[in-house]
Amino acid sequence: RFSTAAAAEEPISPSVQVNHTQLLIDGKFVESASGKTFPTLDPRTGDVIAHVSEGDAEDINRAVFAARKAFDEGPWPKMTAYERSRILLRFADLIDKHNDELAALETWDNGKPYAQAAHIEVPMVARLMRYYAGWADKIHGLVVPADGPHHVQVLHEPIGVAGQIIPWNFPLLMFAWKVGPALACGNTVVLKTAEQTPLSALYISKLLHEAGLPDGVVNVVSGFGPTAGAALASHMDVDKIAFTGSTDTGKIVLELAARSNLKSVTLELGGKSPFIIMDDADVDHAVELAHFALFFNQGQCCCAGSRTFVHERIYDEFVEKAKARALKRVVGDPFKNGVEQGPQIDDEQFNKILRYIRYGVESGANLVTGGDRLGDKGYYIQPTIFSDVKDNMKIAQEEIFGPVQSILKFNDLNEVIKRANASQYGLAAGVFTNNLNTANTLTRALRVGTVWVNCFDVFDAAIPFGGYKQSGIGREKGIDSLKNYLQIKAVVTPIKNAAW
Ligand code: TXE
Repeated sequence: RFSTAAAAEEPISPSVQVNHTQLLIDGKFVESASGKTFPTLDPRTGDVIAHVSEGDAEDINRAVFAARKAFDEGPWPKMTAYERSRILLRFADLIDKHNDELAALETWDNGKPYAQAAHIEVPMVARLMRYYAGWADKIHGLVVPADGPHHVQVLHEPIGVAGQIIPWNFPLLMFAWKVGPALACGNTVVLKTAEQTPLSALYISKLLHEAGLPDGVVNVVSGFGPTAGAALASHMDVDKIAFTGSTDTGKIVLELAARSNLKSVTLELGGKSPFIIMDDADVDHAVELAHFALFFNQGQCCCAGSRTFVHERIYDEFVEKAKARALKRVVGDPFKNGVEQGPQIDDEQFNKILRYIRYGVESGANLVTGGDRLGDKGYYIQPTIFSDVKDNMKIAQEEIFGPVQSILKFNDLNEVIKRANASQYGLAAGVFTNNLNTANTLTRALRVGTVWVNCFDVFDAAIPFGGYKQSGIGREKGIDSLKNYLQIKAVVTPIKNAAW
């Protein structure tokens, strides 16, 4: 039922070898202290790609020790900002040079279409590094005019050792969003990758060292959340923790940070983003954009447009056309040319999505297309659409994180604003209209961190990203991301013999 017409016959086999499976601590690849490993799987088949060293609390200790030393004694925060900037620029050039291997590793470990990794994500990682290289020597404090004869400086200093915990949906991009600003500001890092996708961060970190990064500045620990992740979040020698993942785990990380040393916390969590399509919209264009907003990256995006609100005057036409578009979606081996959708990340997510599809059917939503797995091997799911979805259904309230589009009907602007905002989340929203007043009203009324007007998923290094409500704390990318990695110090000096 699903088109594979555009796909080439033979999949391109991964054109990369797995060279790095150990932990990266103090500039060297090392075994975990326990000697344990865990398998990382190919989501196309469930087969083992490689066995990777499994870090736990002991390895986090070793990594934090190295990062602490590199911060307190090492060259990194004391280096000139210009030299730090040049290392990041050299790193970006190496990313370009190894673009295809990085993309192949990302697709192999994650299942995302190779073209997406090679032409969008890896180039974006290099772009982000150049953006942060540009900041490194432009971060500075202020001199403020305080009352009295005082000379007052406000210094912006690196915060120290940054702990970073990243998810599996965009392994390299999440690495870049976290490591880029931390390094630009002069911090050192211990990063824990997601257990589903440990490979690309190890590969890219090797390039970072080739670019001239001193030992101990970036340490990468593969491992699981409750062991390695929790040890990092609760470590007494870590000054800041940045986390991207589920809202439930984000709350645990915040609690661990509070119970240990009150390290500063930024969180980028889940979403249930509304995509609002007004009746003045070009329906074909709206269908395509709403399709992209939900199905991109197998639906595994925190900001996915997972509540498609469509005005009642165009609703029936929209649903018909959305169905036709979903049926045309090319699902298959992500290494094949022309494939738009690969497998989901693992069996846990795969089963979670199928469970939500069952909830949708049981709660009375209309299953328009899809609704089941695709094939009998790997974690492929049919592009699925529900219409007649009601606000109180689980599929309209909870994050499905898969290729399942829920289409809801509305007839009035104020009504849709209320319904769109009636969510525990507030990450992003899409608005589709030609009416400037409608767009202006919606962009101000929606309680979310990003509003895309007549577009969706536009990511640029300079655009801040993050959530309102339970979608998180703080912003990543852009100038705002630097604040996460800086301490502010006021220095007050009396001015003797002031002439005034
Ligand atoms: O997330 P977790 P999971 C959502 C999405 C998905 C659901 C579950 O809805 O279906 O979360 O996915 C680490 N202390 N998102 O289980 O648990 C873990 O090892 C410290 C949205 O993968 O949040 C991994 O590195 N760390 C999201 C990271 O947290 C812990 C992207 C994310 O895992 C930990 C991914 C603990 N106790 C999932 N437990 C987004 N915002 O983009 C786990 N981890």
